[in-house]
Amino acid sequence: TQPIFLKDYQEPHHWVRDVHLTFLLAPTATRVRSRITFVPNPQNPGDLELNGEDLRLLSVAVNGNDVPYEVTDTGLTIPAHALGEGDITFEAEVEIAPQENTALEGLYMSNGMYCTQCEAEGFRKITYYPDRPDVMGVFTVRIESDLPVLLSNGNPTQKGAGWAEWHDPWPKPAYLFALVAGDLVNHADTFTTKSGKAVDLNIWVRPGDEDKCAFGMEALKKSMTWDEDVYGREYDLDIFNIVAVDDFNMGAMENKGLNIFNSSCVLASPETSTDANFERIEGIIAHEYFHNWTGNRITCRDWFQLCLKEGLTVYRDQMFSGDMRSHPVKRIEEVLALRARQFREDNGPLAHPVRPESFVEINNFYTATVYEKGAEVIGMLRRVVGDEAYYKALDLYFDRHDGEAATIEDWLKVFEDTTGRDLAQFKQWYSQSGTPRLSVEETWDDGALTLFFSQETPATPSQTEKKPQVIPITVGLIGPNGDEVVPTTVLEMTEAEQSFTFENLGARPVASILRDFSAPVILNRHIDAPTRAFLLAHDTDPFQKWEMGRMLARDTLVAMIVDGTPPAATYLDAIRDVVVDDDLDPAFRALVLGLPSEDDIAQKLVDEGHTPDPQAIHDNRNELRRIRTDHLADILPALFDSMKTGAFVPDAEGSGKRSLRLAVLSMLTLIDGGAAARAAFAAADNMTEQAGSLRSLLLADMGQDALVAFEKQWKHDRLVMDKWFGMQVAYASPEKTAQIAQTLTQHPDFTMKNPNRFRAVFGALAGNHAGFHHESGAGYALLAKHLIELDKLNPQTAARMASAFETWRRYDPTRQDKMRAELARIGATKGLSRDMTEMVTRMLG
Ligand code: HT7
Ligand code: ZN
Repeated sequence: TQPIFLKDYQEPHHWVRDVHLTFLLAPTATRVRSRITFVPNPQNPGDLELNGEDLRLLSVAVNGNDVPYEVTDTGLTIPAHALGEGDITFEAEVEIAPQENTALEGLYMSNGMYCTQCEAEGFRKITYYPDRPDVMGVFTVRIESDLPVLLSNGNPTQKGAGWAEWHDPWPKPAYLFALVAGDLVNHADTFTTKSGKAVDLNIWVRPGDEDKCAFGMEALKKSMTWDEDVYGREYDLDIFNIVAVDDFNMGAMENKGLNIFNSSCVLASPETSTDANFERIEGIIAHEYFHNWTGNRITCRDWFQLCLKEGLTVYRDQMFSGDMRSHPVKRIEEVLALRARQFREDNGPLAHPVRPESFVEINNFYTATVYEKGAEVIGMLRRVVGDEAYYKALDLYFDRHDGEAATIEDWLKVFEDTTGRDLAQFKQWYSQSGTPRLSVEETWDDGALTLFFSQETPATPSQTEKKPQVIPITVGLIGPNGDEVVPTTVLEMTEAEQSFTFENLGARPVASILRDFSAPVILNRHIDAPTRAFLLAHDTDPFQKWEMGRMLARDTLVAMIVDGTPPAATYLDAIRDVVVDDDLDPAFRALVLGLPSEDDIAQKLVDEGHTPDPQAIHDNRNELRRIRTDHLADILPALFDSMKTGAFVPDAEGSGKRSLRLAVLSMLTLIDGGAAARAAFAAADNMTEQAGSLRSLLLADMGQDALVAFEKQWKHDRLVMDKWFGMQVAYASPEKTAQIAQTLTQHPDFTMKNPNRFRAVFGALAGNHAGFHHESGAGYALLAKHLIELDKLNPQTAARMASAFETWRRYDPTRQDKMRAELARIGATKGLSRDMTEMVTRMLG
């Protein structure tokens, strides 16, 4: 398996005009007949090259005739000389076995339902086709099956007993193809677009799940309205279908007119879903819907351009969620996720640019860097050009590239043409991996405050030389009395070292730097704890206000771990001031109460030249939780009661109150022997309170009875049971974590074939820092053993989860040896997938 390189891109020898597919569905012998019109590409003449994998070829014809062809494990080639002149009508019939498809790529079955997943390269497991995103065709699909609901892309055209036909008028790449057939029921609605076109909306689910669709439907309608209002983009078919499926490798998929969702990302009810679930569902529905323009109408020329659609669509869904909920709270959550996943990735052996330059298996590049850093890059671009130019450039992008397969060069060019700016240096954000370290020093001289910035990006795999990036740094100044004296200003840094001066200031202000987290960098700034506490109290920028609390907590923890320094009153009092401040949004107060994760602390210790000891991190973090609880003990019971909400409404206000209430509950549990948590668990009428109180009990190792009750109540509900499986591993004490995970694999409801269930147990194991890194090595061994097994069934999910090992170089030699040995054991497995081989090779490299 050789890597492929961005620099080697070539246009195909043939374009596609139209595609006619007929599916005769059967679990182990589905027939797929195709009739495809190919148009020779005069720019690059050659053989007709089609991808195809795991297909049983039954017949091939060109223009109605037999032709010579060559079939390999990966495709079918018809030599140029056998193609004749002009357009080509290619016909083939293949047989596939959806029932045996456990990889969940191509056409597969889930609970008796047929379903497809074609991104990135799944279509080649359905039939022979040029399975590359720059080849776009108009699809007509006929499905034959006794199942009652038969769906594909585009608009329905005709149907009869046992068959249905669909036609999608919009040319699309094969990765956006979809087919669903099953015994499904729909939650239906309609939407009228701003130009007055009526669109039928459906969410299709298994019978019994109908009552969990209303929230998703509202989210869809809000998304449609928002994209019209904010980006001027209207929906373009008569119908928009969403289908929920239980077995799915990721969250959801934006197939044209037929989005397919992991059921966990669309089904919701107050009794079974937490506030976090509701928020995620709203965001994912929006994300997939927004792809209709950013991804489908304008797609990617090749998979190296993945961030073109994913970074932009994440950026758009983040804007949407901020508008629907609270911008400050969403921004803090985004930064938490970025640091937890993307900074971690950028700091280790899997670091890669937002636009990678090579890959072996594209499935391994659906990463936090492509998605989340890709979105941050767009946010920076917008800050650099300004809001007005941003929307103008987007209009130009849609006008210029609608119906095309585009590149990052095309994307940046619309900004250059709109603004007249040269974005050559900015473009490095797409090619340079690693997280820049931005350092700042300041001087005060006769009414002038000068900020001296320097930037440096550490070397990353295969990129040792780094150049200075364009960094938009947002700064505001707060006067000594707490008033803002200079509002937010964007400083544009382009050099390795650069200074900026604010003049005519009365008294020396305190600078608030990197407001709203204006660039994905690590800011090194030495300010003392009282100054941080001052900003926590007075900064007008909610992100920086929160950030100061977080820095205080992080520094407190590092000092506790490194030299046993107890927490200072500055920190404890500052937190108390925020928690009791009823003028602040409860969601924000809950976020300020959150402590840095154990993984974050481990990375911070590494950055400061220490070797992290996971057990010590765990113990000190718990100790700080206890000390903070003592410091706040007198206010906790009343605060807990005051945050009680009435009837459950999954909006920002209700969810904010519940998050503060549950953060308080986990502290109360440390001092009341679990009484409040047990009572909350027993009284809970919504999953947020039920799961939140169970979490408090589990963290205090008092959750056994509640776990039994929870299982009894919910054993019929697969999505709730995923929580049950996950929570007991996620919140287990370090010495018990691996054992609990191991025991759960013996539970009758555990299955390796359902990615949600596998992730519930093993994602939780990898996410329990002290448990996974327990000195016994049991966590490493257990995960490796199950990844080897899963790789045989589902390489994509197995390879993604292998990134649990990406931080192995952080730890002491004993742990390093154990992790490296497990990686080597995985790597040495016979028949290992290309996905997993690439991941292991990169991690060990
Ligand atoms: N564009 C999709 C990415 C994707 C995917 C989704 C489901 C299963 C397998 C997949 N491979 C790639 C989802 C998105 O970003 O919207
Ligand atoms: Zn996406």
